Amino acid sequence: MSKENPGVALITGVTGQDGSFLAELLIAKGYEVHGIKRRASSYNTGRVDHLYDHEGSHLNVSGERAGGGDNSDSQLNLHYGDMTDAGSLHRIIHKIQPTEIYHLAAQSHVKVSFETPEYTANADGLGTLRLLECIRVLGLTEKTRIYNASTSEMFGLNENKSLNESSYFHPRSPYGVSKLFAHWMIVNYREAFGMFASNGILFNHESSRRGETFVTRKIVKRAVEITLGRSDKLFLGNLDAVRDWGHARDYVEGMWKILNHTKADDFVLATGHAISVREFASKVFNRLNFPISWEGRGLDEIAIDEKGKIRIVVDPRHFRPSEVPYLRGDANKAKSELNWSPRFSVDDLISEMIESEMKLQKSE
Ligand code: NAP
Ligand code: G4F
Repeated sequence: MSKENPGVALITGVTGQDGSFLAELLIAKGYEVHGIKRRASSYNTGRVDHLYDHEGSHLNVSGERAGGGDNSDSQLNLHYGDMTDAGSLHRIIHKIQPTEIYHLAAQSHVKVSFETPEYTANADGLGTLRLLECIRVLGLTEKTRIYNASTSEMFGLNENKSLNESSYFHPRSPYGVSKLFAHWMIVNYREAFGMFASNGILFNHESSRRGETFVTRKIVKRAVEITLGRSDKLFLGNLDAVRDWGHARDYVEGMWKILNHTKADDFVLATGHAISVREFASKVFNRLNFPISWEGRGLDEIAIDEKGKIRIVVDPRHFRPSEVPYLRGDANKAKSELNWSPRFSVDDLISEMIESEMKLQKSE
């Protein structure tokens, strides 16, 4: 494919945090970009609304208006589909004949996976297998490359302090187990059928588009509300959990590099720096010029502001039945083979998230 016409890309999970950044990146690179969105009773395209032309939307494969497409100014073509529905995936892939598939769709919340383990396994584990089978059965093995959104959650309980592609896996949630199944299916189809199938083992990455129930966005949102006098306190679960937090923009660049590498392979993407949930919260409040200090231990631990008012408390409802205590990645392979390095530090990330949240809340 030439630079002017790099190919046809299909993004599953395009309405999610990463899907929206990746769609922007691929459009800027000149790809014809398609995305799968699932039917929902409420609006779920907020993160990509700026990328498609609602008025000029075309009739999609299922005969409903889905957004974007031929004869419109849209940069993004949306198709209804679901990872639990093989027929929908088959029809979309058959119709658009993608050269690159970025498989990002998933029930991505670890805690929720304990409440919906069977659905999570179906969407995240079997869903990935359904995609691989579509490529194989449609005879696209030579033509279509696939990137799979693997995760550092697969490492789970791991004593290795800096995790790379050779570290062992010990997932600690139905989500982690389902993703591990998907990960090995990608490896298996690569080995068995010679597919260009690659895994990106990504450590936590965030942004102002992060879902509000993930801890970074939850902290930023509530901290901004507290400083604006609109909220009283923040309820958190395990404050000791340590994560390697980067910015989603850096990580979608890495996804593209992984799929455009000379050979299919698996890569860790991470910053190499990790801090606890407690430290992340302190940084956010400090950045807002609203310092907090910590007192007590365990379930009684609290954070108070300069006037002695309680601003953070521990709520055991946010604990997980089995936790992943520590995740820090070693992305040296991606650095040397893909020339990938993250540009955002955790402080840059926090500044951007706060700025965006402040704007949002002041406009409300
Ligand atoms: P996200 O914001 O939760 O987005 C998930 C996307 O998947 C959404 O578009 C969602 O649709 C879609 N989806 C969920 N279930 C589906 C189904 N059954 N059929 C079709 N689409 C479905 O997640 P993200 O943070 O962008 O992460 C992208 C991928 O990377 C996920 O696979 C995640 O597990 C993985 N990952 C993320 C991180 C991270 O730190 N962000 C790290 C490692 C791996 P709706 O918009 O309708 O909900
Ligand atoms: O923000 P989290 O919910 O992200 P988690 O569980 O690390 O999963 C995210 O990153 C994975 C990559 O490692 C992705 F695969 C996955 O899809 C998702 O994007 O929680 C981070 C940590 C956990 O240890 C959790 O127990 O924060 C701890 N935590 C403490 N209080 C909390 C809370 N998490 C949430 N969501 N809410 C809390 O109140």
